[in-house]
Amino acid sequence: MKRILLMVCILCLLMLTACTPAPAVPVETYDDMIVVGFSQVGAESDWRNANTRSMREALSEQNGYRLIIDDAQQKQERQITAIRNFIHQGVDYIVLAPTTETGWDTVLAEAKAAGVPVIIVDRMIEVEDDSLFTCWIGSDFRKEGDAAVEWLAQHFGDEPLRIVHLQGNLGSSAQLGRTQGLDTGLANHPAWELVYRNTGDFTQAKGQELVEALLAQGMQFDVIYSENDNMAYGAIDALKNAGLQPGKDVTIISFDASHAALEMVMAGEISFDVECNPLHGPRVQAIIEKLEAGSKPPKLTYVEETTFDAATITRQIMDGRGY
Ligand code: GZL
Repeated sequence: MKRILLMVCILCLLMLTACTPAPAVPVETYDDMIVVGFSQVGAESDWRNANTRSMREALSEQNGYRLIIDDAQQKQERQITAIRNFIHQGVDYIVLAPTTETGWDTVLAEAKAAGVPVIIVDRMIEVEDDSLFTCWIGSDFRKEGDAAVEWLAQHFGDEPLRIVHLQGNLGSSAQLGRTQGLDTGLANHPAWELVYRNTGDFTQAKGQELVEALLAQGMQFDVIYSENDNMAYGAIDALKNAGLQPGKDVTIISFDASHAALEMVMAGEISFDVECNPLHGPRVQAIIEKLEAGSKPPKLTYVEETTFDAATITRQIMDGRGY
């Protein structure tokens, strides 16, 4: 009996030490490395996951970085808390991929007061005083929207079009710019009709849910303008489940040009996909190296992006893109 008791005690001790979290290593023990606190939007899409991978690969320990990533699960309040934690931990740089454009002035003023440079990636922020961030690198979302509308105009001219619009996170630059592009297209093409608009939060599940509901109520439409690939994947599943052929019965416009989406472009299911390049890791690394060397990076840097449809996509292009 005693032996069993002893065994149980040893087992409990082993389990206790196994699940006791390793003591948090204070940042100062990484003093020979550049410590970066990265507040990431979430993991809502292929684009977002490719963006996180790119940051991890560039800001790696072998490259001299200690990267701390916080996943905000698409909530701004979690990003604000993460930024305060980074300041408290004494990081060297903060990188922010902002959920929305507004609401950053107070917490970025705290980072500035603490002397921590803030680099904004991907979506833009709107602040009273632009000295609250060091620089921004990302996409021209309005230009992306205009490219999609241009393709629709080239392929349909002024044919009547009933358009379903799946928006991304409301208030994010990606949603604002891509929506502005479509709104301008609607204004310039009176035969185009917006029959439905709602946010799918850039997720596949919500994209499918919205389109399933439209099909269930018998709505007729010719185009789905989806503000990212993952919502397009969900819309395509809904169309297929209803016996409709995406790319044929309904034209699908999408954004991001993730690998899986380009497979669908090649298969004729996605009609047109506007690239939104997520590979910001090396770009942020180059910015930090500039700052470390005492030079000033440009305040705003727009990344070059392209577009894809069945006429332009090739296996070689797809396999060489990195996401
Ligand atoms: C765009 C980025 C968007 C992508 C979505 O730069 O912010 O967020 O288009 C992602 O896939 O969720």
